[in-house]
Parts: sequence; structure tokens; C-alpha cells
Amino acid sequence: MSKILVTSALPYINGVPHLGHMVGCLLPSDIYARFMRMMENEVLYIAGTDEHGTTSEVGALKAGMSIEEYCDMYHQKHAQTYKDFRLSFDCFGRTSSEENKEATYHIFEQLDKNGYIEERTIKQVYSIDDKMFLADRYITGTCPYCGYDKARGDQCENCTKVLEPTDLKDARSSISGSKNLEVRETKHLFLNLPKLQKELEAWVKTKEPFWPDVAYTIAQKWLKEGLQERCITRDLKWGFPVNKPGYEDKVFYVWFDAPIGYIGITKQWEAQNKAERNWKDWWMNPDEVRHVEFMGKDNVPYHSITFPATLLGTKENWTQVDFLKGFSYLTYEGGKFSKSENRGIFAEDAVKEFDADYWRYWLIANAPESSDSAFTWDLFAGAVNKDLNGVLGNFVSRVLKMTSSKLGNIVPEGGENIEVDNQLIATIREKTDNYIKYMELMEFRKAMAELRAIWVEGNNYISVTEPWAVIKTDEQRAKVILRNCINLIRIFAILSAPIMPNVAQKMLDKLGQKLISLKNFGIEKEMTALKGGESFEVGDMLFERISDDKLNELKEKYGSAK
Ligand code: B3M
Ligand code: ZN
Repeated sequence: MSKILVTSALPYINGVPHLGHMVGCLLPSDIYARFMRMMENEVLYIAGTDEHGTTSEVGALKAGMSIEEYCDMYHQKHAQTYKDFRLSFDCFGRTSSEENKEATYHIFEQLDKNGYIEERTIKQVYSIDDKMFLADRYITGTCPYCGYDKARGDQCENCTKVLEPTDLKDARSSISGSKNLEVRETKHLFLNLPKLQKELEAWVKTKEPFWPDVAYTIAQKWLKEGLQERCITRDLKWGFPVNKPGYEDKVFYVWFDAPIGYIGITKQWEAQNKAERNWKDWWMNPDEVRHVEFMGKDNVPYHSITFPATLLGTKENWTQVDFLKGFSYLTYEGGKFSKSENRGIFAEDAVKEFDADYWRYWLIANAPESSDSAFTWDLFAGAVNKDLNGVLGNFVSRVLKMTSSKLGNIVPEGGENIEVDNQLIATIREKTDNYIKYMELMEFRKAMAELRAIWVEGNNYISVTEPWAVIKTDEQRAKVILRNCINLIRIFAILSAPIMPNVAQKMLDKLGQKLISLKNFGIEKEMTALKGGESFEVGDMLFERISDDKLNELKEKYGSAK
């Protein structure tokens, strides 16, 4: 049994997650954690809300709430949504926790002690009316290159040029609109990444055989361009006050304490049951722990460069990332998800429309693994009606109904397999091996194609063997076929469990069976798990078809490409 530490990028607290967030890190990390548990590994699965930074401060201000109330409320909202999506975290914590403060302070002290922290005086825009320094992206003005009048201080959305806030003409605060701004000098702390470059390069090299191309290429690009010093403090109120004399009125930059949050949340997990849990078993144990991280592509540099360098600079024996799974983006009906424009379906509404397993299936089968992928209601309804209802759901109900009406609610006994049955077993064996291999490699789309193909084999088998006709002349042969089909239902349930945990449980319940580990899964053994004589229930259909009326209603409600 190996120890596998699974982390998902920590979603920003402000705002509610949409399907793109779900598929870009949270859902795949859950599927992987569930799968690895079924492979009998010791898994620790950690996530939580990323709470610090200007966006939270501004969000609270706009909502007319204190920052603490605001974060408490949104943390609950996130936690509830993920629970509804059946994400099986061992701990869903918060980067604002005391535990994370402790971890952040410790890591900072080590970096400072080892000479990786530098003081610099920088110029920053101060808003006199807002009484605060403004982060670059909270300054709006006219782009000096293209004339776009809503350019942000960090970048022009229109011509994509990277900007300094002082480049903007007619600059104003995005918070209050005030133009009463001035440039002030302010002292900040920087992490000396250039000093860590060599060590980081050597470390990245050790990862080459294991990291997927995207992650490795991004890391290499950063290293080639040469690392820059990074400012790790901010003039804000919301954040951890910097634990260094002279800096008490400043806080750590959100991207400094956010990845440390993985460690902080593991400490929260330890605190929940101190006697049995020790965060160091996971984070100070690189030889025994395999650490797998899931995130959107834009987060890769922070996880392949900045955070590993931060840990290296402590000169302590941290567990670093072993595998970094990055995702591209999900588009909605040909455009972007947008709360303000009321476009797209957000996670909390999604689970009100359909059971989470429908979404889990569709999202992972269409995960933006190598490039962006597109959500449309037509694609979603097509997959639900065809794959879930048509292929999997129909097979289960057809087999159980047929057996029940012809032979009663007992798994039929007796008889031997013949050639066509052995062929079925061979095909399922091959596809199951592939499925397991792709799940281990986190190649989710390929894994899902195999899973779907496995379900299809069930349908092919029943069409070819025609038990409904055979039963009229050779009841014993029909019994063998139906028993094989019932064993397939159990196998489909076990294999589908990491993806659709509830549907899998329903299938097993119909047969009075329990979920088993996948480690010792052997197709011959599983095909005879139900030997005959066991009772079963037909029960309800597993899935509901999406009618054309319902489809139109959804498009109307959430927006669609015309
Ligand atoms: N909150 C960005 C994001 O949600 C950021 C990730 C932090 S991971 C430590 O995409
Ligand atoms: Zn521009």
C-alpha cells in the first residue's frame, strides 16, 4: 500500500464555482482519490477555500459585510456545493485558518533565516479616497497602445499588452471610481528566486520522466527565461500580518500563503483527530508519499516553480509535487461562463437540475485535458440520453426485468459458458485493463472511452445471444446468459464507482452486493461472483431521459448559443 497525497487547486472564496472550475481540478482530483482508494492505497485528499487578497476585500465591501462574515458565508457555500457533487475530501479547509498561519510563519522564518528574503522599496498607486494601496488590476484607465478605455493596471484586455498602472491614461480606482490617486513609495519583502534557480533546475530535472508535458514545458520556459524576484507582501488588511519587525502592518501576498494552504489544511485535518493523525507523515515524508496535484493550466507556474522553490528555500525535507495534472478550459455554449452576464450553469444550480452523477460523468468524459472542451446543452443531453440512459441504464433494467418476468427475482443457476461467453469475458478483460491503466495515468477521457465501451459490450452480448428467444427452446442456456449479464451489472457498478458513486451504489443495492476493492479485481472471478440463487430487485430506472421540452427549458434558463 502506498501513501498518495491528492490536492486540488484551492478555489478562490469569492464567487461561486461553475462547471469549468469543477472539471478543471476538483472533480478529477476526487475521481482519482476515489480510484486510488479502491486500489487499496492510503489516500489523503485535501482541498479548501483560498481566502486572502484584494478580491475578497472588495467582495466583502460590495456585499456590505465584514470580511470574516463574507468568508464564513462563502466557505459554507463552497463546502455545500462540493458535498452535493460528492467530492470525498478528507478535509476541506481554509487558507485563513490558524493552522495555515502557523505553517506560513514557519516557512517564512526559514526562508528569511536562510537568506532568501530581500527588502525592496517599490512605487505603488495609493487611492486617497479608498484609503488603500490598489492592486494593479484594481486600477482602470485608457490603454496607451490601443485606446481601450477600460484597460486594467496589469493588462489591457483588448490588445493583451502587459501594462504598469502608471502607463494608463485617465487612471481611476476600480473600487470607487475615484481619480484621486497618487504614487507612493512602500517597502516590501521579496523572495529571491534567482538565488534558488540552480537548486530548482536540478529538482525539476528529477521530475522530467514523471511530469506530463504541459507542466514540464511551462516549468522549463520559466527557468529558461530566468527567475525574477517575487514580491510576497502587500499593503492590505486582509491576510496574515507579516511576522517580521517593521512589516507588521503588511500582510503576506495571497499566492504566498495559498499553496502553503495545502499544508495548513492538512494540519486542520490533524487537529480534527489528533491522536491518529500527523500532518508530518504526509508533508515531511517525501520518500513514502506520492503527491499528485490537480489544477487549471494557469496555476501550473505557481505549482511547478514558485511553491517548490519556496519549500526548497527552507532547507527542510518537504514532500514536493510528484505529478502535476493540468487542465485547459471548458467553454459554455461557445463562449465564457459569466455570472454577471448570467451565462452558464453554476455548480450549485447544476445539482438542482440533475443528480451530481450525471454531471460527474459528462464532465470527466469531456474533460479539457489536452485542449479546451465545449459544454453545450445538446452535447450534455445527448450523452445522458445515449450513454447513461440508453447504454448503461437500459442494460440494467432490461436484464433485471427480463430475468424477473421469466424466471423470478433470483439469479439463475446452472449451466456452463460457451464460446460466445468466453469471448465476452476476454473483451471485458482487455477493456478493463485499459480502463485501470488510464485511470492510473490520469488520462481521464481515454479511461471514460473504455468504460463506455465496456457498457456497450453488455448490450452487444445481449443482442447477439438473444436470451428472450433462447428461453423458449433452451431455458438452461438462457439462464447462463442472464446470469452473465447480472454479473456484468455488478462489474459495471464497481468500475463506475469512482465516477458515479451513487449510481454504482444503486446498482449494487439492486443485487444486494457491496463495493469491492479494485486491487484484486480479476475478470474470471468477478464474472462468477454471483453464482446463482442470490435474490435481486428490479427497482427504478437508473437515469431519466432529458426530453426535448426539458432541453429547451434549460437553454432558455441558462443561456445558449443561438
Ligand atoms: N485560488 C487560483 C484559482 O482558483 C487559486 C489557486 C490556488 S492553489 C494554491 O484558479
Ligand atoms: Zn490596449
